Amino acid sequence: MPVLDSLRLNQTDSIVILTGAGISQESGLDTFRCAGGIWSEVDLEDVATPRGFARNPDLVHRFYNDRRRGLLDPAIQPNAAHAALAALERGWRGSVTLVTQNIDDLHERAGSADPIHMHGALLKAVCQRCHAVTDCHDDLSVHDLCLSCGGKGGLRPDVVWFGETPYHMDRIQAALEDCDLFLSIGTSGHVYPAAGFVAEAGANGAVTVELNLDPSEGVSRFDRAIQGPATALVPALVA
Ligand code: BJW
Repeated sequence: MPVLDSLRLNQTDSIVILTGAGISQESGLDTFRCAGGIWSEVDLEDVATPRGFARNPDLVHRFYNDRRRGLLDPAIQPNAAHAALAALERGWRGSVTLVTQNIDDLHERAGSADPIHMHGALLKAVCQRCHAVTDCHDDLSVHDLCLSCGGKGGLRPDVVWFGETPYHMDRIQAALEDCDLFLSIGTSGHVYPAAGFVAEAGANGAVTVELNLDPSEGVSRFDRAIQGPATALVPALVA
């Protein structure tokens, strides 16, 4: 692994990888903040906040139903960057913790064993009353009720909206504390707490590297930053 070797890591070092929408862009999924991205089409206040869902659940269901159908389109497949991270995970002797902000399942489909979905998963629904989580490959509506609590609670997409607590934060914090290399791929660095991970990893002594099409909001916090498309940069990094 030549580029990784140039970072003077040991094969037993711990790696934390954070991915964002940019890693799935070349698979055909839209990013949020690039030109023509999702937030240029819809107001995030309407579709990605609990307030928006309370105001107009039909609109929010339509937004996620469209994205779920898009993700399940056979044309949408993991790309070389997802595959390279899965290969890294298989070949590295130390621990590799993959944290993704993405709600797609492309890391799993590429072979990553246990990606941590800090912002949830598009192919899952959660009951608003009993919080039971179920697989969800079909459209959701306000009429869908949770079977686990006898139809008393309504279902919503199992995703983390602004103002909600991201998932698995204890596990992520523990990995950041024990991290020798922090790698950030395809994320704009606009959204916290993910945007703060680089500072935490750096403060704990990790080497920090950003791979992104453009320099992110927080690029100055990284030791190294390389610009380009993920399908070129990530395979080259771990080859
Ligand atoms: C390529 C490429 C290619 C393109 N190759 N690269 C003031 C200060 C600090 C914080 C706050 C604040 N006010 C409010 C907050 C908190 C708030 C927040 O961060 N707000 C900011 C906007 C200021 N955060 C929250 O509310 C979070 N919760 C929270 O903080 O709880 C408190 C808490 C913290 C810690 C412990 C306990 C409690 C929740 C955030 C939820 C975000 N949800 C969304 C929607 C999820 C569901 C869905 O997908 O619909 O998550 S918003 C959206 O943004 C989505 C993404 O995961 C997230 C990040 O986006 P990402 O992945 O970075 O995408 P883009 O589009 O922004 O960037 C893509 C990048 O890729 C670009 O840079 C391109 O250049 C690059 N790229 N093509 C390589 N081919």
